[in-house]
Amino acid sequence: MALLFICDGEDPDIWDKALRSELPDLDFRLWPDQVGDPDDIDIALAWLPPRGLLSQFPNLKAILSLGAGVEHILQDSELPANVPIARLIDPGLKTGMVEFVTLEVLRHHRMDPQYREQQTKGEWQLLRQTLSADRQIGILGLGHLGQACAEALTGFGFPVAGWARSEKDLPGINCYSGEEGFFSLLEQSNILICLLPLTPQTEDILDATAFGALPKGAVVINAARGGHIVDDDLINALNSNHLSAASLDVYRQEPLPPDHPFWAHEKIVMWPHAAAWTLPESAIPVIAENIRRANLGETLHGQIDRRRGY
Ligand code: NDP
Ligand code: OXD
Repeated sequence: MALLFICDGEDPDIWDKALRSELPDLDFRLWPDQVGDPDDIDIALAWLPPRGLLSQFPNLKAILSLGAGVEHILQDSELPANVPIARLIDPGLKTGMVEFVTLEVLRHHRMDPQYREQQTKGEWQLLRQTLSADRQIGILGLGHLGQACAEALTGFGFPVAGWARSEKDLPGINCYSGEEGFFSLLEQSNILICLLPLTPQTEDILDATAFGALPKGAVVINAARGGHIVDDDLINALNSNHLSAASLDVYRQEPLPPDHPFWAHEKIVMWPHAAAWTLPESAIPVIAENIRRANLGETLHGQIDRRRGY
């Protein structure tokens, strides 16, 4: 079995060693230097593969995303038609995302930005605290990560509602679906968290209309993809004081260009796409299992539906 590792910015030796500890016979090849004969490649393990690359391997059995998102693969118009694609469902990613979302929710719930500003001015002033029971959280996307975050936040006493494509019945979570459900969720969300996949249906979903539907003073946390947010609409909603703050981990262009207005905006907390990292120690067992499944022609763990886009 030959696996082509396509990822800038990760140390390939760590992945090679970790994968071979699970699959000793694996032929690990690094793109672009060690591709060898394209006919040999069985598996592509990829993050942001260049367009057109994956169509060059006629015997490909599976395309495995190195992350939870797959839009970076599906955006390739030359993608080979019948090769199964899997997103990464990894316990480490889940823990990372729950930590990130909890951190940002508590930051805004406990008015950390306001207290930090006071600190810079040497001001000592108590701000009235709101009970978690009085702070409604809305989560767009109730998948692997959205559900885990919803559960964690209910543990702090926040009322949590969520929105998904399909109808759901989850204990302790108010579940919505459909366009009407989208606006019902927005209208009640003091803190809105986006954990949707980026698809043609969800691109630009957080626009002026969506921000306008949120209660005045709401906070937006985007840990999904930059393409979910219409940047100018977010800035306008913050500048008009309709929204009080935003925490952003993801952007339309990454790294975000230095002249982008988000950088200097006093109401935006920025992260460099760091909410949840794919760490080999937790991801390798899942990836190794998918390599075994691909070899046997079995359905992959986290196999996506190309028509749905996730
Ligand atoms: P899942 O596929 O498990 O869940 C996606 C959820 O979104 C599902 O509940 C799905 O509904 C819902 N959804 C999809 N399309 C629509 C739609 N058109 N309308 C309403 N709901 C919709 O994904 P994960 O939870 O694993 O990951 C979510 C995203 O988080 C990833 O795609 C990625 O972009 C992002 N991410 C970001 C990271 C970071 O570091 N910033 C790290 C990891 C992930 P249904 O349940 O009905 O199918
Ligand atoms: C992912 C990500 O999709 O890191 O896993 O954004």
